[in-house]
Amino acid sequence: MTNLSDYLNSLNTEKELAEIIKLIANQAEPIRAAFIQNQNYSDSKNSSGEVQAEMDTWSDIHITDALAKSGLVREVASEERDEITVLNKSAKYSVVMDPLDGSSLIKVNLCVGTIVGIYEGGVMQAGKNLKAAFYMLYGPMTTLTISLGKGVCIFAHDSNGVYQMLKENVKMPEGNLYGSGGLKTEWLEKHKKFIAQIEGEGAKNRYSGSFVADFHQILNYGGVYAYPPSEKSPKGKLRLVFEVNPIGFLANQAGGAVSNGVSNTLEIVPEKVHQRTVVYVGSKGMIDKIEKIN
Ligand code: AHM
Ligand code: MG
Repeated sequence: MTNLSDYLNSLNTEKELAEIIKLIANQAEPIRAAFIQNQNYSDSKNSSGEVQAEMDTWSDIHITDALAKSGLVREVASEERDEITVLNKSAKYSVVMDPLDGSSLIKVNLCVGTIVGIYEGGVMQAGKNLKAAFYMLYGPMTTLTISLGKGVCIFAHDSNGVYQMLKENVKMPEGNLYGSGGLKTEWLEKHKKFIAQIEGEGAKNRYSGSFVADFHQILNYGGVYAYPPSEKSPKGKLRLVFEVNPIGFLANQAGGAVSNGVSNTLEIVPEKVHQRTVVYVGSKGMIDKIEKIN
């Protein structure tokens, strides 16, 4: 069986990059363990008498502390922090992350995950420059879906907490699932036309409210995840740097595509770290369809 270390070695991954990937991947266990300690019970303290934190803040602090201690990371940009955090100015790689995506689902025990991207240099770069992108999913299994620009692989934690390869060279099929965020009553004409078109062609709605989990389903079965614009939020809801770029990179590496409805979001150089973007990510055919609608 190939484990994550074997895989990184087989790609001749640079030592620092491999170390950062493994360091973050190994935080899945403490994060999973912390869910129960950080639920909002009526007394608002956990079983050890500690004040509870929201899990997204907890995960952010936990991962950032581990990266700071390692000395391997130049900058961290996290969905949970207003500013970019500089850790070690002379380090080669920087990390972008959504430490706990889908956080509204934590209280109802649905699938959530951690999204990560790694750049050489600073974090304010186009997604196409990512050296690695991956996410951990805290579902019935803990899985890690990763790309270092040479295809996509999925690993799962075994009973010893080692990531063993589940699937290699993952290819996103031309499937028929879709999930769309936003209020239907606020969808703009272009998005309405797209959804009507794909539903007319047999697309089936499946949406959980966790981008990372909804994307994982699309990666495996094919289709499209969308978070469209509205009059109130012309750029939708999701963040380019922490969410859309790492997931878009993985989609692209699996033969799918990512777009803001007009062009490839992996080409956009971010101007602000928390910049939002409309997103359509999924099977190539689906992305071609939305880009063709005026
Ligand atoms: P989060 O990073 O705070 O969890 O917010 C992003 C989440 C995505 O995971 C998900 O797809 C989307 O927000 C759901 O939004 P909505 O409830 O508007 O459908
Ligand atoms: Mg998120």
